[in-house]
Amino acid sequence: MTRHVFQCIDAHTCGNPVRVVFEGAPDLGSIPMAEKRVVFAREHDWIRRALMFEPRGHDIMSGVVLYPAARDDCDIGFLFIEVSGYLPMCGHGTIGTVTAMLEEGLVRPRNADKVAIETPAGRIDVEVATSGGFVDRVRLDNVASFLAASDVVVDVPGLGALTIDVAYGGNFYAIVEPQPNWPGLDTMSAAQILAFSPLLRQAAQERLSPIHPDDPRIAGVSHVMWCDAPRPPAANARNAVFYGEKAIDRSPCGTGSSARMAQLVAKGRLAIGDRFTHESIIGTSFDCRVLGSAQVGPYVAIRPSVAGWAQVTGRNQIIVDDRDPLAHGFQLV
Ligand code: PYC
Repeated sequence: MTRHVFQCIDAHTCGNPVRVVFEGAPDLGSIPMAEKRVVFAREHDWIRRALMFEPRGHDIMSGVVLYPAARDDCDIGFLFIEVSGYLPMCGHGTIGTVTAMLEEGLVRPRNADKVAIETPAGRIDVEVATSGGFVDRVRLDNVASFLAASDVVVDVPGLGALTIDVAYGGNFYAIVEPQPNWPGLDTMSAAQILAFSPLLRQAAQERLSPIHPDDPRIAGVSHVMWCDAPRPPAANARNAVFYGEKAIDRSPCGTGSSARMAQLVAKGRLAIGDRFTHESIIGTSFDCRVLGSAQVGPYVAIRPSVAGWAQVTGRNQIIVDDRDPLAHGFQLV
């Protein structure tokens, strides 16, 4: 009989879950986080399934496995795991994990209010605002983000022809704005988002198959962002982001917000230095900024920054027992 025990902190970032795994994951040596992502997926995927899928997780579960950084200039390494696999980067996951690891004393960064994180997509610099031993807010400077394709027409069964853009913000997003065949978020239920998004994602992927110029391991349209005008006048935009098979981000989505800002800057609708308040499907918001410009291969890119809050919800000792017929989890798709 074998029992695997994982020590976790559970949290949520503006409504979206994050499970921080700080004990129990295999030692992967001192290879870079981008390589750990490949090795973990190849040799230890049962851990992701056990911790993310039912009965220990659910359809929108996501998490981070903490690893020592392989880079000298980083305090800690993050391996993003979720129902759909291994993201190169995750914004809500970063905000939740930084909050959990600082409040629970899991990591002591070199500078009290700054953390440098090695992620599979690159180095992420984080600044933290605290009060009374709690983290109030986390701001992350995300990876360079760019518009990869614009005004592409795809046919989505049930909706018809839709004009979309594809942008990178740590993951590749198909971005849809209101148009004749899709009047906007208020006309679509969550069930309809779950039904149409995989069809749109497949159509976008078949047409474009984007690949990151600096790392071919980062490839493919994985997320769909449905955009609309915000509800509160103080916000700039609203979104619903679909990922995995049945997940809609409850947070405004950090990599999605970065991709959206890259799209808007490339189209002349946002400028370097601008602020961008992004509202989620449940009304929570991220305070985003366009910090500067960058170049990624042939793409003119931006340096985005995203800030938000998270709340620790529990300390979770998770047991995966080999006698359990559902030890490695299951998903209803
Ligand atoms: O915040 O980057 C994000 C994210 C990706 C998927 C869900 N959330």
